[in-house]
Amino acid sequence: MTKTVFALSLAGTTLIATTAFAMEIDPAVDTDGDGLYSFPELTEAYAEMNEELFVAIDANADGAIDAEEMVAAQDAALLPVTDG
Ligand SMILES: [Ca+2]
Ligand SMILES: [Ca+2]
Repeated sequence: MTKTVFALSLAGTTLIATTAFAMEIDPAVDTDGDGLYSFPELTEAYAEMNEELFVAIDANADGAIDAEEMVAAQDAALLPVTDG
């Protein structure tokens, strides 16, 4: 029990620490370099990406994910935080 609580709190700390540096669009994911993540780019980068998840992340519903939406998605644990 104690071990589980420790692991969870450790994961939470890592998430907060990493998102502070996750404001930039990752060129490894943004393969067409337009400064936004499209659905195909995200399906390449995240195995768990699907249409429903994409819509949930695309807060302004413009069909692309910007850096701000990406950070919000990671903060909401919709997506794992990658260390770019
Ligand atoms: Ca792009
Ligand atoms: Ca958007």
